[in-house]
Amino acid sequence: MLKAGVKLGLKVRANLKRGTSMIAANPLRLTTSKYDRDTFAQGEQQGAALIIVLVVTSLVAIAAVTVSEQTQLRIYLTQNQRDSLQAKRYLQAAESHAILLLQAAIKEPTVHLQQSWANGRSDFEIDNGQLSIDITDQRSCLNLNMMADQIEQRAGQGLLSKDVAQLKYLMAELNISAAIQNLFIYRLKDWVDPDSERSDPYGEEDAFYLNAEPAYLAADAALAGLDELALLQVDMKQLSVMFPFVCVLPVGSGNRINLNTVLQPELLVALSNGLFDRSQAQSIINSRPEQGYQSLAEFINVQEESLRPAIAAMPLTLSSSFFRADLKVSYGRSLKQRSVFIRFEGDNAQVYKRVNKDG
Ligand SMILES: [Ca+2]
Repeated sequence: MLKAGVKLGLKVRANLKRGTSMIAANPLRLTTSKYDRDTFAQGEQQGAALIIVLVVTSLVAIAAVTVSEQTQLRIYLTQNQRDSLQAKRYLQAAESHAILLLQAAIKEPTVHLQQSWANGRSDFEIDNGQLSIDITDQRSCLNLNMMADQIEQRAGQGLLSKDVAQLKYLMAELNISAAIQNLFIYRLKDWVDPDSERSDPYGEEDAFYLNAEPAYLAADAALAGLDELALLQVDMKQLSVMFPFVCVLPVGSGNRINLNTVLQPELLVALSNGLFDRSQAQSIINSRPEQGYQSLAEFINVQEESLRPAIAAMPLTLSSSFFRADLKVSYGRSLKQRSVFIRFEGDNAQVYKRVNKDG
């Protein structure tokens, strides 16, 4: 019995020892399972940390790019403002230069195309850009505000004057149809006259313009500029042919044309009420003395004797007190264009209108 018990005890011990030995013989299995769990947990933590780091890095990168873009935008804005301001200063300088050129010219007895203002477009190199000045005599075009002048002088007599007949001649010379001629002349008359009564079936007043979208009223005052003509609702395609030949001068400026600066024969045809045809008018311009005529008598005396009275009646002049300077400045990224309208009273220059073309 004792022997059996000892034997059993030995067997249990042996089994225990074998179990221990098995565990001892395969320690890796136990160790590997624990390592896996630890590694997995550790890996999870490291992955989460990596994602957080990536997210934070991305956010910082986005923030940095945004700040950089805003900074760059501010730099561009500042540079644009600086360029714009500098271009404006150059425009002012160009205006002063134009006035100086003109002041020198009007001290002479006549205004002609050999004077320094009349060199056509003058370009000047400036730091970081370019400046150009182009001056024209506003007495070398037909003044459309003569309509307002005539209405004032004729105090509503209603008849179209000789000057308006010259406007008709000009339009006919430019192949503008008779219907458009009448439409334009009478609508212009009603546009600038002070009353609200249609002066002719071709004319229109407030009642017509109130039907427009948006509605507006007739100005009942002299024109402020050629752009205003679009409001008359006359075929602008046909009218625009006339634009290089006409201008808008302040009220009371009359309708004389400077024989020494006029370049378009059509204007001389119109001014002569058809006395000259276009080739004769061109011949007059071509045969002009280099520094222009010094007196109108000098011009009239070289014409056919029979024509002299009619030529003497033409509204011609050899001087001018109205000029237009077209200025253009490019500086850095800024481009500015301005038309400056200058009037002289004696030697005193007065800018009576500035029109910016860059908004
Ligand atoms: Ca009116």
